[in-house]
Amino acid sequence: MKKKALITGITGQDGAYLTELLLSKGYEVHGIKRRSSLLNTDRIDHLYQDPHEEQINLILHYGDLSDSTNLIRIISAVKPDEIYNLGAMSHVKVSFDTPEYTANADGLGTLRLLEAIRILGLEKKTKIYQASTSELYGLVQAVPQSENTPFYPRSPYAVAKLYAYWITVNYREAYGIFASNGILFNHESPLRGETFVTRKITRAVAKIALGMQNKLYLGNLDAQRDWGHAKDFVEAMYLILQQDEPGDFVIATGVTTTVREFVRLAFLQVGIYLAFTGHGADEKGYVENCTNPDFYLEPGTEVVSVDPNYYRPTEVELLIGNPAKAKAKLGWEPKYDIYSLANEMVMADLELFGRDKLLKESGYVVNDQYE
Ligand code: NDP
Ligand code: GDR
Repeated sequence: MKKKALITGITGQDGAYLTELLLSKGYEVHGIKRRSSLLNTDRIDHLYQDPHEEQINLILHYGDLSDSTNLIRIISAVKPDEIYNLGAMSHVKVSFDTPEYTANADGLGTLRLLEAIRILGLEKKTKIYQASTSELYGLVQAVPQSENTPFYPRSPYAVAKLYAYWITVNYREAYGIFASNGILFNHESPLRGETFVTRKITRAVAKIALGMQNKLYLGNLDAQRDWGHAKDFVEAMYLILQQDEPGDFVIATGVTTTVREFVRLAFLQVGIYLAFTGHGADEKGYVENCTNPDFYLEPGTEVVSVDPNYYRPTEVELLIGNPAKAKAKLGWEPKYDIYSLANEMVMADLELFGRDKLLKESGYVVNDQYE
């Protein structure tokens, strides 16, 4: 019998990589997607199978984490061996604008899944993975952050995820459900949403190199993040649910980098050397040297500015994780480092916008505007 997994958030970055991983391991994968006015399955379209085929391993269900009846119905029909709860309003800055919705989807959504397991009597059958986050650590209490570091959330997103973390622990202790938290530090990829900082940077590097954009506007350049690759991190999710006992695990690379340094690294991938001057909102990044004739920019050209609109009301300044428990118990270690991650992301965006540029130059209209 094939193992069955149910993934909430299957259309997101991690959902796509996890689906690929589980299909490669022979799972029957069920995913919950939201109805949207335009198709939102771009990231998993390559895995889609015609429902008329005989052997279907990927099945999508319409649903939403804010709708208990829908979750109960899907879980009752699928009876999954494993649930991966990846669905969430996952943008920290946007959570300040939509705090109530974020609490509903990210906090209560987790409760709804746990209750569904209980109501359906699946406590001994269904294991559940909760997508917890390094944002729980928030205001720095100690570094590197481990499973024992106190939490101090700094956004409506993180506060909602704090509830989800503890309700997962509580249902494990109260009802014996195999419910585990992966406390994942930032992880990125060419599939990363366009408004998260790494992807915003790699897209801008590609467009600036191709002459399609002049400048990149960013917020806090001093923030430090422990960035890994989503492909590595979904393996940890899988391993967490293959353990004999449930538990909570920090998943991180153990290396931290400032936003400014990631910008510098991303521009380096196209042979553009940046230098920065000024402080705070007056800081600028300009071309110091350019060694690539294909993407030539005059030294002195200003390509990065700070726009305080991107600052957050309360910021998380420093994240650096200690993945020792994951290494010891799961045997997990990341394969990517910050250099291979930045390179893969910039190269993917160069290809993407290279195509757009070619189309544009051949007289076709493309969505992304020249700036
Ligand atoms: P994405 O933003 O790329 O994907 C989020 C997914 O959740 C999308 O499929 C989205 O659907 C879906 N979703 C949003 N709201 C709802 C809802 N109300 N009901 C059902 N589904 C919903 O996030 P990531 O893939 O990067 O992250 C996956 C999970 O891991 C999230 O919970 C995130 O908070 C958490 N996390 C992420 C980290 C990271 O660095 N990437 C680090 C730590 C935790 P749609 O496509 O329709 O928008
Ligand atoms: P984060 O990721 O908030 O850590 O949450 P994001 O990439 O949005 O920000 C990282 C840091 O960069 C600073 N920053 C900017 N951020 C954005 N988005 N846009 C900018 O222009 C910009 N300029 C500077 C931010 O202030 C911040 O310090 C991500 C999400 O995936 C969460 O769902 C997940 O839980 C955490 O990672 C771990």
